[in-house]
Amino acid sequence: MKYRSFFGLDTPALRELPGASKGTYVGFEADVEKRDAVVEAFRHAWLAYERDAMGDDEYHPISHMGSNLTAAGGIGYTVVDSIDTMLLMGLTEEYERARDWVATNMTFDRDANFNTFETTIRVLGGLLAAHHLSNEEPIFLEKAKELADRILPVFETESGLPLSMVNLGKREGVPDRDNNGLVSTAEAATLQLEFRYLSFLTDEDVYWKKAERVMAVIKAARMAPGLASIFMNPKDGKFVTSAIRLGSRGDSFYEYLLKQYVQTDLTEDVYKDMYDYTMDAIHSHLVQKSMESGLTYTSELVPERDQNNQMSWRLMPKQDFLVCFFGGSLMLGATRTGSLVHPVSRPPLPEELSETGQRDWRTGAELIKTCMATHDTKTGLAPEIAHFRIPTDGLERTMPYAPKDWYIKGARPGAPAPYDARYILRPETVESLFIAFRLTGDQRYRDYGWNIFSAIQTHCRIESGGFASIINVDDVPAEHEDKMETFLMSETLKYLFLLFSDGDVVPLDKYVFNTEAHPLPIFTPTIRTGFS
Ligand code: DMJ
Repeated sequence: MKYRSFFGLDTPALRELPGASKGTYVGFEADVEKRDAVVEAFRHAWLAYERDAMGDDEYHPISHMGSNLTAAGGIGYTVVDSIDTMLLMGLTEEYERARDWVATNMTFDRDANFNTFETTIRVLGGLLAAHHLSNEEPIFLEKAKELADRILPVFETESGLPLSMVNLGKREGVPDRDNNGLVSTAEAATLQLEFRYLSFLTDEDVYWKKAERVMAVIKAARMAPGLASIFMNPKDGKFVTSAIRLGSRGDSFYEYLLKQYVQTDLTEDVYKDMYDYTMDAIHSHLVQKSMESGLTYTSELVPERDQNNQMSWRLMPKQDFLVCFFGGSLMLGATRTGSLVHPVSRPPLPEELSETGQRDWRTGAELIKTCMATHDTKTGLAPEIAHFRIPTDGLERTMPYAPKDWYIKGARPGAPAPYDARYILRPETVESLFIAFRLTGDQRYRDYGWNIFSAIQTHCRIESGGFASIINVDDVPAEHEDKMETFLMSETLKYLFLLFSDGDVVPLDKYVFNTEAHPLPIFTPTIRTGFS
């Protein structure tokens, strides 16, 4: 295959990327050495968990302990989240032990409240991907169906929006009392890929209908001009005045708008329309440039009331690490909703993309550049939250040592690290690098991925086994927090593995990844789909 340079990769902003240059297209053959190093890291994580905490929901690699999400016992959170990565990596023995654990030990008969969204993306998504990648081992679909049936009551609300929590043992939806019974937009709108695929597999349309109804409610509630607040009310199905952002509680709503369109092979135009409308709004209201180097980032909009109770929206130049999924997502969207031909070239040619497709491609590539810039710390890892400088921030007086483009709020030399300074093994940057690489074949994305992987190995790896979060990305040697998030094995190491694998391993024209990186096949629906 011949690779061409493309305007999106040759913009001045992109040419400034460290290590990037024209003519770096390497194609899609595996980088075997690097791929195998990722497999070794996965085994280092899994074997420690298996040794110390097999079956427990979460793992604490420093104390060598496991723990469960509730006192009623575990639901296979870590095991199920990891299985499809083992299958992709060819770790047969590890896979067989995990599968046997699911078959003999896993139960959802737990009289306790679990988060609907987290349980769906990690456990239901994990079971569905394991079913597909294991050549349809029946146990995984059996368990997936049982779990989905236990979750279904969450949709029995006045509006059809789901409740945030579910008592799996009692099969009851439970309102989130910490947030006045509200559900976050990401929680409500990130169940669809899983429930729709389950419908496809079982031929039972109840799962599809419940998931689709949520999208219809969100569409009807749509806030002008296409933006979505982070909370909704399951009683009336309306948005509640709250922050608007691409980060926590908002993120995967945007991701699944695109992915629902992709999942059914670009057949449901309603999602393309919602996606296009929303991307326009994001470009008009949230996309910003940093002060010094013109880095592209997304701001938040925060509602405020003045003394006369008048409401206004304040632009807050804060970007969560979570937002780093959005670069790759925009580039993928440009080639799916913004393409004039199918399939587009790799990388796409300008004339193959619509004007908005070109815009989204460019913004996506620039956002990846920004996310890489936030890795410019002592550890080479990015913080949980980055703030961007704006002319009115007054930091030249209060924090004269603050860098000119972005900074970690509250970080002061000699002071304890603020919450924002942590790195908790999140995947979003490598997720975008994987997508960008698959869409372009540009070596630079592999180079960035390797830098991040090396930083994780250096600063997060625990010698006795496992990996841990670090509490300050700007502190070396790094101080660890005793927690290995499940998404290290389900997402971060999977995306890195795929980044260095052959391009035909989980190809993007045949699969859609759920938000926890569980690959689900793209399919043509057999039932009536879509709504207007
Ligand atoms: C994961 O559980 C999912 O990717 C989710 O959509 C967002 N947060 C974590 C990873 O950071």
